[in-house]
Amino acid sequence: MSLRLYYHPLSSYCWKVLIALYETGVSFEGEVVDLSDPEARERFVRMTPLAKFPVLVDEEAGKGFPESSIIIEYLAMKNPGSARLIPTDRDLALRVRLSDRFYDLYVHDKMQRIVGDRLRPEGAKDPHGVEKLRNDLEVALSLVDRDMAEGGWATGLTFTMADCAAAPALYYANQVAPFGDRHPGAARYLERLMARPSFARVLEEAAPYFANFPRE
Ligand SMILES: N[C@@H](CCC(=O)N[C@@H](CS)C(=O)NCC(=O)O)C(=O)O
Repeated sequence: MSLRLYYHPLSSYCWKVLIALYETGVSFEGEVVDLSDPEARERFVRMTPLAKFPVLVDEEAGKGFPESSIIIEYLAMKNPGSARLIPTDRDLALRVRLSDRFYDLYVHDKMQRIVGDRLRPEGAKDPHGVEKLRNDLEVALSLVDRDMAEGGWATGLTFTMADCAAAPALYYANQVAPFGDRHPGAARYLERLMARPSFARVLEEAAPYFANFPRE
């Protein structure tokens, strides 16, 4: 399988897929897309009109996919023998997909929109919207705290797609508003994620770009 991943090392949804790729050990070629470069953006838009990364292209199969969860589903489908990011048991798989949706929609998305507001020019910011996002994020983090208090991974003892989703969402949420004092169980889960070799590698590769993250 010849896989090419279009990504950016600072992009949180790309992290989710990179973690999955490092977990499965599947070899792939990474192609960094710099959306601030007009030519690179135009090339990317031609390939994927919504211009969102990650995008995974399986050149041998002549197939390409956007959407981090779909990419991970594809990796799991093509490599059933490697890390079981989607369990074969259908009930367990449903729990993993539910948890993946929770982290994307209620943690990742809120965090991403708070960061997005920081990039808006003065006069175009939305303090009221950001306050609502921060409150929603707090509720989601209290659920993570409750569910992760006993340790383990997002849906039990096995590292799955849900943990791939949780890692970037919680990492950046903690950058936006450190939550260790309010949600210690969630913070300990984030520590476990950061110690996982796949995510540690992603963080190491992103480190040279961290100065570009909007801090406020
Ligand atoms: N639902 C998508 C979200 C992808 C997404 O929001 N990607 C961001 C980077 S983390 C992006 O491409 N941003 C560039 C832009 O919106 O211009 C997924 O799961 O892959």
